[in-house]
Amino acid sequence: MEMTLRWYGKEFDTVKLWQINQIPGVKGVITTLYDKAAGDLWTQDEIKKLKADVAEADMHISGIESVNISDDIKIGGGKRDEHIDNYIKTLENLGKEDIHMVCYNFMPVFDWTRSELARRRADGATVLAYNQKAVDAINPEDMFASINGDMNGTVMPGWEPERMARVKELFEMYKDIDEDKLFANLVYFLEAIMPVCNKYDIKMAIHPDDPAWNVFGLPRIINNEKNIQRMMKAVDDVHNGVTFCSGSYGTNPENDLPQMIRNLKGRIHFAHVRNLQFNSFQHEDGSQVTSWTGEKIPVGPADFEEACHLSSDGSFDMYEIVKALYDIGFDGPIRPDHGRMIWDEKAMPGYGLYDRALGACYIQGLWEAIEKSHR
Ligand code: CS2
Ligand code: MN
Repeated sequence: MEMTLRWYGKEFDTVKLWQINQIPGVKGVITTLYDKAAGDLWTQDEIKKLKADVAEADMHISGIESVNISDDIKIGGGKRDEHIDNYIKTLENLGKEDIHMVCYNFMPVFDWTRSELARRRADGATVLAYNQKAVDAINPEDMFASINGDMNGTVMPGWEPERMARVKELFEMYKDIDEDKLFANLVYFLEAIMPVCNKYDIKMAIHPDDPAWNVFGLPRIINNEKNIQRMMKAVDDVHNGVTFCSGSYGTNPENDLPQMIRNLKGRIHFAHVRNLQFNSFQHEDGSQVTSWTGEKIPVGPADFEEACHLSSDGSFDMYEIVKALYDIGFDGPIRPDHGRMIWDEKAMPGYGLYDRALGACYIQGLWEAIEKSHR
């Protein structure tokens, strides 16, 4: 594996490359062209410039997160083929610039859903959090205004004010799109891009839906092992793979994370590793569930908050997750995912420097211990 950190670019990120460069073991960044809209073409010159910005700090680009998919591609709208054509040319330009991993998602309307951007924990740290009751009380058209907490002067991807202003229109666009239609549109897209991915060896890594169940009645198709296997079989090519995001799949305690990793051997091209603290979980039928770590999760409205990466701080066994990645021979980029806001940092919620740096070191520590125990 290669430890990396997500970086939102010179203009947008409060975290600077020189700071990332000081995190032990981190020389690669995961980034994107943040001013591009989904469906736009990325020119080779623009990619060259981004690479040069990163190289200036003595680092390199380990992959792109994300080249976003337009709504027309997701719903099969009028501009679908034009946008796919732009996507293919973008992949070609990335390939020519020696970039070989692209993360994307296929979630309708919202990239991810939380009810709080800054829930305060006992130690004063703040974290992103999700409470099903709170989400149920939100009118999705006011999601942007209803989410509790501010973005510290940043703009979170997927939550661009221009996009949020169009939420009503977006819901309208998706009204006839159910799981099957969304899936068929994903397959159409993947089939179209596989030739260029093969030519330039670009590994596509779909990010799971977060949380891993339908929210606001919108369909979700990348949320459990059965659905990922279905996607991989439909377009059976090693370049059609996944981002294994523990914090997203892990929202549903029925997803056995280490087992999923083992079953996805060879098709995980990127890993997001983070921990969640479940406060309660309930099935729609009200039954109680047991998490894959064996604990009984109390019945109640689904509620989770993003913990620090350490196993003891949350509900996941991070050792088992990292060990499964080690055991399948995972050799792609990995990154700590959302971190807590600590030490008075003001940054994009989830994307401050400090807690992600702690996460990067912790994950590398687990990896080193696992590796040495195999000698
Ligand atoms: C990310 C996602 O911050 C996050 O939750 O993991 O936004 C992810 O970048 C996208 O879904 C990938 O397209
Ligand atoms: Mn993720």
